[in-house]
Amino acid sequence: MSDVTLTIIKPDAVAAGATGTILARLEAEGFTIRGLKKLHLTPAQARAFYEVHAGKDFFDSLVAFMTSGPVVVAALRRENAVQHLRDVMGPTDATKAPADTIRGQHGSSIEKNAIHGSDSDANAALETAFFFARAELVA
Ligand code: 3AN
Repeated sequence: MSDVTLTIIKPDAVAAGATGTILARLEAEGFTIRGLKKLHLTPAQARAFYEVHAGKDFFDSLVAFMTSGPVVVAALRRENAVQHLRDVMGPTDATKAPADTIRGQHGSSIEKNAIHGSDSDANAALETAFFFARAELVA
């Protein structure tokens, strides 16, 4: 099991001024930050990142949302990183997320759900490489 994962603080949470609160929660959960950057995704970048969802009915809306404002991307390290991040995020649909999860606290719908987390070790590696060069990552 790998100990790294990739998170994106999505445009809704960044616009709400929740970046610091969410990063503080992740650090309190034991994650260390290997790399961190703020960027405004282009439509081509968002389509490429969510390629697995291409063709689904929500794809165009998802790309529009993810390019609607800046995001903050962080490469994270922790034991059992992928599963722990997903537990802390809560379910995809923020309206069903427990109040003590990041989506429960900062998300508002299945689309505007505040945060992304890799869903497997393989995708964590791919997603980290999507955003960070090796020289931009600490350990
Ligand atoms: P998660 O982010 O929980 O891993 P995925 O990978 O299934 O969820 O979906 C990627 C993103 O696509 C979600 N974070 C959400 O923003 C959006 N999404 C997923 N399912 C739907 C849906 N049924 N309607 C609208 N947006 C969706």
